[in-house]
Amino acid sequence: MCGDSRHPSAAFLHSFLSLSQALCQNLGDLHVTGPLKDMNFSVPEGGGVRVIYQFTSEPPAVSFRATGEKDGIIDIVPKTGVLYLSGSLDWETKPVHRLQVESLDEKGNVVKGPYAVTIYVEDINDNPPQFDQIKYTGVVRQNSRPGKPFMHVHATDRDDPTTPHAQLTYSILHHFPNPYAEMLFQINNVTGAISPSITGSYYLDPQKQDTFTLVVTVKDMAGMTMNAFTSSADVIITVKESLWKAPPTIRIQENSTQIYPVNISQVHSNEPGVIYDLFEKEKLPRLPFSIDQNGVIYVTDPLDREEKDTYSFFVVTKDNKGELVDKPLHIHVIVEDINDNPPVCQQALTVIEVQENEDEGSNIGTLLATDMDKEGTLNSRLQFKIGSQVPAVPASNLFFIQQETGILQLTSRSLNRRIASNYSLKVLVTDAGMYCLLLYIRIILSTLASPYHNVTVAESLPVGTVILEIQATDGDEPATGSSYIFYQVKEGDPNNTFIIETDSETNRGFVKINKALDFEAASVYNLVISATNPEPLVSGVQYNSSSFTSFKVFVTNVDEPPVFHKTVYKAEVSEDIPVNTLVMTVEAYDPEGDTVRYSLEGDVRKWLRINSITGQVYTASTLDREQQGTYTVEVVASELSKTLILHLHDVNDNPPQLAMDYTPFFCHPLRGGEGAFIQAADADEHSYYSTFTFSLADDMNTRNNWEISTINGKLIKSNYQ
Ligand SMILES: *[C@@H]1O[C@H](CO)[C@@H](O)[C@H](O)[C@H]1NC(C)=O
Ligand SMILES: *[C@@H]1O[C@H](CO)[C@@H](O)[C@H](O)[C@H]1NC(C)=O
Ligand SMILES: *[C@@H]1O[C@H](CO)[C@@H](O)[C@H](O)[C@H]1NC(C)=O
Ligand SMILES: *[C@@H]1O[C@H](CO)[C@@H](O)[C@H](O)[C@H]1NC(C)=O
Ligand SMILES: *[C@@H]1O[C@H](CO)[C@@H](O)[C@H](O)[C@H]1NC(C)=O
Ligand SMILES: *[C@@H]1O[C@H](CO)[C@@H](O)[C@H](O)[C@H]1NC(C)=O
Ligand SMILES: *[C@@H]1O[C@H](CO)[C@@H](O)[C@H](O)[C@H]1NC(C)=O
Ligand SMILES: *[C@@H]1O[C@H](CO)[C@@H](O)[C@H](O)[C@H]1NC(C)=O
Ligand SMILES: [Ca+2]
Repeated sequence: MCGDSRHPSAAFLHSFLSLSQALCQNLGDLHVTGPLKDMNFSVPEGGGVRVIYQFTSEPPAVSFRATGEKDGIIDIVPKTGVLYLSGSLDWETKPVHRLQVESLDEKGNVVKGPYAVTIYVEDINDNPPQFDQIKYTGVVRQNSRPGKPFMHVHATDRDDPTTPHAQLTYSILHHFPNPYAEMLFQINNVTGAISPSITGSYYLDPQKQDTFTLVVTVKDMAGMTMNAFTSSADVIITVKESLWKAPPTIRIQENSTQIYPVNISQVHSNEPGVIYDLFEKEKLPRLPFSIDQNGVIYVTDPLDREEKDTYSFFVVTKDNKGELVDKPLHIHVIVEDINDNPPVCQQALTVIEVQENEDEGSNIGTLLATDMDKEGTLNSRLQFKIGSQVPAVPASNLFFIQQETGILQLTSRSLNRRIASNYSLKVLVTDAGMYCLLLYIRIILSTLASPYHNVTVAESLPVGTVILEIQATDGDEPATGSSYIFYQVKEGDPNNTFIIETDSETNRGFVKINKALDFEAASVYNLVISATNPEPLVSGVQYNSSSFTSFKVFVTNVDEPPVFHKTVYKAEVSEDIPVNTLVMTVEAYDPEGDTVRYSLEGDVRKWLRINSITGQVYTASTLDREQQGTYTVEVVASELSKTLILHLHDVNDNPPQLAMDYTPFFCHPLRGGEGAFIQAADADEHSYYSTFTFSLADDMNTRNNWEISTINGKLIKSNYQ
């Protein structure tokens, strides 16, 4: 026994004994009896009647007295000093009871004390957790971040929060509907915070399912034991469309006169209290946009489309720790064009050369102007108009410009250099509202294209000879300097036989022989000559700066003597070679291609002869070295250009013939004396047929009836009488 008792009732004793037993067994060295002093006791709640302790009395003390928070349950037996409970303590009602205990003598005077006796009530898990509400409702936005709570549930447990009895853990028991393998929502088991799961962040879509019912539970004992208490509640969740959406492409008119900054859009985070910010990836020196803490996006300065026509950047939201909240939103801005750029005209003088004889309607050039405004819009549509023409003779509308293309045309054929050698035009170029002036388009009239006479030159003319002078503008008019002319042989002279030099003062061109002419190589040249203005063309301006002329150069042949292939022909022979030995062959050719004949001159010893046709030289007699060791003669080659007339002397080598086409006839009866002419001829010379002799065939009948005689000594008359 741990202690003794003197006057306990049966029930009390029973309790006391079991308490004592328990204390002895479980708490080992706890003294259940002892002198009066300050003491702390720990008593589990709800255990019923029991003895806590027994104070021992020391004389002169004979009894004890307890005061304080006895609450009708805690008291002390005065005579025995037994501290006991007459009922159950409840931790939830009063976890600590503070008492004062004194010892008294016979007369009731305090001997010792008061001492502080404190009874700590120990909690037991006698309360289930309870949700604050039977039913919770919450709203979640589509695409909310996973794990970002949008609502909380909360439960309480009346047990001692320092013990597992009130340690609560939350979980989701049911999830209606639950269309995916993983739940769309999750709950923090400690805080009761409900958030979308990763799956939910991805799949939640009010179009598909906008309401979910969760059954959440809460357990005490940290959910660790089977006999933990469990309670549950319904959570109704509504899914709403995401607020966090990128606006459609924003269009901002450039160079606007509004007061900046200008609100151009607004974005809304799904989460409250976020910090909005912009960032861009284009590495611009400065982003002309800003955002405020309500998500309103501003353009901060006027934009210039011609400088940059689109912007792309992101809006982000951060929490107060700088962590990203929503996925970055991509913002697109298009800068819209306004007509804020005037057309740009070339300021430099544009020179167009036109030939006098150009047809009406001829395209003589295209004028160009540019506009920085957006291509393909009215803001950059340019229109051309002739402002003035100086001089306005012979008419004020000699030129026409195509309004949309800037193509300049002649309206008539009335250009005449005698009236005006040049015109200056002012052309007005307009866009939808602004304009520029293309100043002084000088149109120079040129006559180069009028054909020159053909030139005939002898092939023997020396290099450098001027064969023709040409003039592109007019020799009578002084050069202006602004239109120096550069002539070139464009066609018909592959070997650069001709060259053209220009007098820079007069712009006159001199066509000269650059390489020796040769009738045999080329007897006619069809030269095409261009006259160009070599001034650099104004960039972007195109015009036809050349004009052309053409003429023929006829080269005449000059009879040139034959030419030997060698200047000296040499041969060595022995003096004893026989006569008619071939010594050498000389050869000459004639530039005109005529046949060459050879002869020898200075052959004083008559040793050699030459075949005049072949040029073969033979020995003509016996040579004698003792008379002359080296023998020099000249070979002459001449062209056979004269007609050879070989007169042949006739011989009588043709028989005479009667002219058979002539048949004489006579009328019967013959009166006598009738006659007829008979003629004869032959191919020989006249002197021969003058002596034709006629005779009758040698038979009797003929000789008796016919007679033949000669008339005038020349013609032969055959007569029958
Ligand atoms: C009783 O407990 C209180 C609080 O823990 C403490 O201050 C006091 O010293 C204790 N008394 C005794 C006698 O142990
Ligand atoms: C509560 O959640 C934490 C982290 O999610 C987990 O480690 C722990 O085991 C959970 N407790 C219970 C009782 O489910
Ligand atoms: C804006 O427009 C004005 C005329 O309205 C013009 O003078 C100015 O050059 C323009 N600015 C830009 C940047 O285009
Ligand atoms: C900013 O402009 C948007 C539309 O562009 C509008 O919806 C919003 O209400 C405006 N915000 C403010 C603060 O003016
Ligand atoms: C242009 O014509 C004017 C007269 O109309 C004349 O004085 C001037 O010299 C001419 N200029 C050229 C380059 O031909
Ligand atoms: C030049 O010669 C050609 C033919 O040889 C002839 O057709 C042309 O009319 C001549 N030109 C002139 C200007 O005489
Ligand atoms: C140009 O030279 C080539 C080679 O020397 C010659 O064959 C040709 O006939 C020449 N042409 C003219 C047009 O002189
Ligand atoms: C000028 O026009 C002629 C004929 O129209 C053409 O052959 C020539 O190439 C043009 N010259 C230039 C420089 O455009
Ligand atoms: Ca409890």
